[in-house]
Amino acid sequence: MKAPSYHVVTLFPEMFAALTGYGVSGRAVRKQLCSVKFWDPRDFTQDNYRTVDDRPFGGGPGMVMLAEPLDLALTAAKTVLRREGRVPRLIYLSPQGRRLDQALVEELGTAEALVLLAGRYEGIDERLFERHTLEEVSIGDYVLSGGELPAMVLLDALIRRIHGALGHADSAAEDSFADGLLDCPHYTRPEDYLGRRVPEVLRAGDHGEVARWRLRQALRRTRERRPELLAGRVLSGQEKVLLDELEHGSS
Ligand code: 9WO
Repeated sequence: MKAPSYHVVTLFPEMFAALTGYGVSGRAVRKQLCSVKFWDPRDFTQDNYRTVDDRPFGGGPGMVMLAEPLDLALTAAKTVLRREGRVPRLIYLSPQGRRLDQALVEELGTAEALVLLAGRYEGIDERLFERHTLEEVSIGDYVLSGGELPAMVLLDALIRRIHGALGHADSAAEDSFADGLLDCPHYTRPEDYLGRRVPEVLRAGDHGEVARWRLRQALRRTRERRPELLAGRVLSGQEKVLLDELEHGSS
C-alpha cells in the first residue's frame, strides 16, 4: 500500500511541529512513511483582514468560523488527493463525534488518505457540513479550545502503527490495547532500586514463563482497573486459566 497521506485544515499549522518534529511520529514523517500537509483557511480569504470568523446569528458569546474559507481549504485538499488517485475520508474533530479507541485507530489506519478539520472558536457554520460529508471523531468528553490537539492525538495513534515507524526492537502488536488488555508492568536496571527488587521471573530468562507472567499481570490490571474491557472480549484458553487462578487466590 502507498504511504498514507494526511491533510489537516487548521488556523495553526505551526502547532503540528509537536507531532512532526519529535519522537516516533517525527521520524516516521522524516522517513516518508506517511505525509502530513496543512491547509490554512486564512489563505483562502479575499478581504484585507483575512477574516475567518464572525459573530453568531441569534447572538451569544464568541465567534463562529466562516463556511467559505473552510469550504475552499477542504476542496483544495480533496482536489490534490483526487489527482493522486486517493479518495480521502474527511474527519471533523469534535466532542459530538464517535469516541476514538484503538479499534477506530485500526479502522482509520486502513485509509490511504485522511483530511482532518480542526475547528476553533465556538464552532463552524453548520452549512459547511451540508457541502462536505464529514465524520466526527471525539477523543473524550471534554471541551478544548480547538481541534488541533485532538487531530494530533489521532495522527500520533495512526502514525506509530505504520510498519517501520517503531524501532525494530518495538512492535505495535505488543502494545497496551493492541490485544484489548491493559499493559503489564515494566522493569529496567538496577535490579535493586531502594530495596525494591525486579520480579525474579523476569531475570531468569525463561521466555515462556515471562510471557505467562506478563499476561497474568495484564489480566489482573485489566480486571482491577477496567473490568468492562474484559467483559467485551473473547478470552483464549490460557487467559481463562490465568484469570481463574487470579480469582481463586493462587498468585
Ligand atoms: C463548546 C461547547 C460548549 C458547551 C457544550 C458543548 C461545546 N462544544 C464546544 C465546542 O465544540 N467548541 C469548539 C472548540 C469548536 C470546535 C473545536 N473545539 C473543540 C474541539 N473543543 N474540543 C474539541 C474536541 C475535539 C475532539 N475531542 C474532544 C474535544
